[in-house]
This record gives sequence, C-alpha cells and structure tokens, in this order.
Amino acid sequence: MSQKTALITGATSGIGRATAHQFAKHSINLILCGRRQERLDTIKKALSKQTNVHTLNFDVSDKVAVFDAINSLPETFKTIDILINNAGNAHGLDPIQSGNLEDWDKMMDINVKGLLYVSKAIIPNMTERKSGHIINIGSSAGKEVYPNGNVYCGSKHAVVAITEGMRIDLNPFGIKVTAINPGLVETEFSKVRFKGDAKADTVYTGYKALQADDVAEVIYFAVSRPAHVNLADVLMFCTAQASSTIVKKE
Ligand code: NDP
Ligand code: 8X3
Repeated sequence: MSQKTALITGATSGIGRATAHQFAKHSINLILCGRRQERLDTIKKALSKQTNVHTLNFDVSDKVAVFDAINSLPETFKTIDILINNAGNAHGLDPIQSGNLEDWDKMMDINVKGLLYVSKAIIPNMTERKSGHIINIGSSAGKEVYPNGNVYCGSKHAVVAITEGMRIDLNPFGIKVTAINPGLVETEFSKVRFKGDAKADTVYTGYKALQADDVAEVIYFAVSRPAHVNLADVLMFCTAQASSTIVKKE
C-alpha cells in the first residue's frame, strides 16, 4: 500500500498532536497545522524520524489564510487522503444571559466556520480523485447540551450535523466521512476554556478522564478500516462518565 498523507488541524496540542504521533507510527505522511510555530517545529523534528512532515501555520477562522496555506503545499504533499478537522476549543462557560460576544464569535468562527473553510479547500482534490476520508472531531457536547455549555454545545451540534451532510453529499464520490465525539479528554481544552483560571485544574481531578492518545487510537482505527467500511459516528467516554453531566468522581 502506498504511503497516505493526512492533514491535521490543531496538531500543536491535545488530540491533534496525539493523532500526529499515532499516524507517524504507521508511516502516514503528515501536514501538521496550528498557530504556534515553535510547537509545530518541535513536533516536526520529533516525527520526521518516522515519516515525512510538512507544517502549515494559519488560523482556521481566517478564510484567506486557510486557502493560501493549502495552496502553498509542495507537490509531494498536495494529495491529501485524510483530513482531520480537529482545531477547536471552548471559550468560556457562562449562562446564555451573561455570555461573552467575543467568546461566541471564537467558538462559531473556529469550531464551525474554520472546519468548513479547511474542508472547502481540500474537498475538490478528493472529489476529483473520488477518494478520501474526512474525520471531524465533534464532541459529546454535540449530542447533549449541558448547563452553561450553550454556544460551545451549539457549535459541536453543528459539527455533527455538518458531518452528516458531508457524508450524504460526498457519498457519490466514495469519500468516507466520520464524526468522532469524545467526552472529557485531559488536554489544554479547559485551560483555554477558563482562560488560565485555576478552575481548569479541577476539571480532570477525582477520576481518570480520557487521554488524547485514547482518542487518537480510535481515529487511527477509523482511518485503517478496509475500503468498504466507514465508521459514521463514534461517541466515546471515559468509564467514569455516563453523560455530559454525570461523572463519577472519587
Ligand atoms: P487543545 O486545546 O489541547 O488543542 C486545541 C488545538 O486547536 C490546538 O492545537 C490549537 O492550536 C488548535 N486551534 C485552536 N484555535 C485555532 C485556530 N483559530 N486556528 C488554528 N488552530 C486552532 O484541545 P483538544 O485537543 O482537547 O481539542 C481538540 C478538539 O477536540 C477540539 O475541536 C475540541 O472541541 C474537541 N474536543 C475536546 C474534548 C476535551 O474534553 N478535551 C472533548 C471533545 C471534543 P494553536 O493554538 O497552535 O493554533
Ligand atoms: C469537550 C467535552 O464536556 O467539556 O467537548 O464539553 S466537554
């Protein structure tokens, strides 16, 4: 089998970075994306021992930057077999009546519109080749709304709906489309959500949350199925979590 190429957004941290490591182990060529260049450089240096790595620094919510970045890919990285739409975060955890407009803009612009811009830049190459696999990282928050989660949950419900739409529209082209929806994963997610507040430190205490590697293994499982198998939608929790709001803590 010839070596595949994957583009991963949000590869500088958490689930995206773990997926980059998982894919490198399986010799998948990598296009790693994010805004923190230093981290991209460090990860590239580490993974170049295992596979070919190219990095792209852009903000997924800046549509011009998205298209410029994808268009800048060297010939050897232009054919993208696997797109992992992972970049995203929650910003704030406030009741709707006191929500912050800037937080709302960020969540919709990054989690929803950013995913669309990156997809729009890459899908034509997949439809032309009648081949490809798109994995969108949704969330349990895309299945179930929790108190104060309003806009983040809305953005992830949108990701789940867009994933279904993509699967329907891209079906004639043989392109696989998958949503992976994790519950609580111990990454930098809560540091971003709580903007450096100490509240972030309590989110993953008292139980064993999912680790980024747990999700990355499922992502690799999805991309390594036989040609006729597509995992449409995966909801995964750590054992302690039963729903968005029910987490058994020690
Ligand atoms: P992290 O904060 O650890 O990673 C987020 C990644 O997204 C970083 O690499 C960051 O890179 C990138 N990113 C954020 N904003 C932008 C932007 N505007 N442009 C480009 N890249 C951006 O969080 P996770 O790994 O946990 O999150 C990854 C995905 O998983 C998100 O979509 C999140 O919603 C989802 N998820 C997370 C869960 C959790 O509990 N942690 C559970 C379910 C889903 P950089 O800052 O370098 O740009
Ligand atoms: C991240 C999981 O429960 O913090 O999507 O929203 S949660």
